[in-house]
Amino acid sequence: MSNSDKLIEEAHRLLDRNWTGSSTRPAPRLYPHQWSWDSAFIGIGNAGRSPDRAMTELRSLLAGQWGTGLVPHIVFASELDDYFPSAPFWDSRSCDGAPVGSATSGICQPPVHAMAAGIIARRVDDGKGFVSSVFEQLTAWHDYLFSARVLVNGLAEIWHPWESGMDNSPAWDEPLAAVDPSPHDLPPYRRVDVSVVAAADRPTAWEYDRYVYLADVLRSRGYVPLDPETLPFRVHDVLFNAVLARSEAELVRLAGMIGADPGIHADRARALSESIHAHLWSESLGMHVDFDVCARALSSVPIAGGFCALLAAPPASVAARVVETLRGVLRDAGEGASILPSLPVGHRGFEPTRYWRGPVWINIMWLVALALAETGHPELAERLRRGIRTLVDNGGFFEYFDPLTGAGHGSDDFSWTAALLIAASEEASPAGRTARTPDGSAR
Ligand code: 9WN
Repeated sequence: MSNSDKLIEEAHRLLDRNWTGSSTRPAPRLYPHQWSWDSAFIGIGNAGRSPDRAMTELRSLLAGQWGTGLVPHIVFASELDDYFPSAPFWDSRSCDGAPVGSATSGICQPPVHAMAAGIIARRVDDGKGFVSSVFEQLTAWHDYLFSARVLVNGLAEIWHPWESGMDNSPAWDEPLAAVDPSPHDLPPYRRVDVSVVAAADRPTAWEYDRYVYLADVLRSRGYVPLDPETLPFRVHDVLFNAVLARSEAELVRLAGMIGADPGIHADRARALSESIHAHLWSESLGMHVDFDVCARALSSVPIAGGFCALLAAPPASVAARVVETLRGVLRDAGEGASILPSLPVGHRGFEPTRYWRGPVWINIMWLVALALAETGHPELAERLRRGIRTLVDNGGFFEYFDPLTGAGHGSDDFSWTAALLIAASEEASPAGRTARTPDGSAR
């Protein structure tokens, strides 16, 4: 068995260990519940070898969907445990529209689910049956985002840094500096994360105070604010919107599989993509950046998530410029492999091991590789996929990696690292995949 085959076997064993019977824990000690975008990535990794599990993973997440259409960022496996913020903190059960069967958070994460559903549907035996079982819920999820979150410039807003999935990204420093969690407004809390992994690798106390305060503001309004214009944190994030545009394009394909009307999805994908390129482009940085809706200011921080704009049907000239900028921040990892730090090495805010402020994250590399493959840059996509394999091979199945040394940081046994290692390996060798017809049936 080759080294690469051994690594893939190890990745499958890790996913087996983290499987609960209906979903996969992102990491057994640090994240013991079900997280939204983690489940989508894990489903993608399981699609080939464990298709039933991949389908169950998405369906169990969607079982936590709210009546509003919101897919919550956490579906709790148990209501009382050591995780913070726990189910009682979010208190979903006291909110209108919350699911009856499960306790959840009241905020969301990037909508990668339709993309995952497409990948899974093209690999399972009854792709059509699977799509029929989730299409309505995926549509309701996007309906929620377009109706509740698209308020300005045709772009969806996030109302909490956790909604970006990139919690302490330096892109939030300025928007968060304007948030004032007065001590008397802050509910008392005790962090658990810093007793599980190194505090130096995690967000600071200053950031956590603001996370807790913002979650509390949203909770006090039942997570359905009637006056969202008054919220203290409102951001147009590139990754969030680009993934939504790409997911809408996926719903067009999925609608075709089951004979549903693709019209609205095609319209939304087109309009959202145009808004991303019109409003989030930074000419000086040569890439897309986030927009602080409260301050009406375009960010000056070139975070790696910005490269995901390539997922949103970029005009050719924009794509060419983005790829040029991307080449400038990729780090050579030897043997035809490159890695993408979450913030460019050498940027004044760069911290090699602190969470989303410099370390390499496998899900961002995988999304950017996908975007490169879809915009006509297969060699560069393959460099990134090799980068994923090199990082995991040398550093282990960690949550994130120091781009200077390759060392793994954060939690070990991290599920999406394993899942996307599998996906990246399969994408690199299409011969190993079962061929499928466009409607999802086996050839
Ligand atoms: C808060 C589970 C999640 C990921 C996020 C990552 C981290 C949680 C935390 O872990 O966030 O949701 O406690 O820091 O930033 O992307 O989904 O893996």
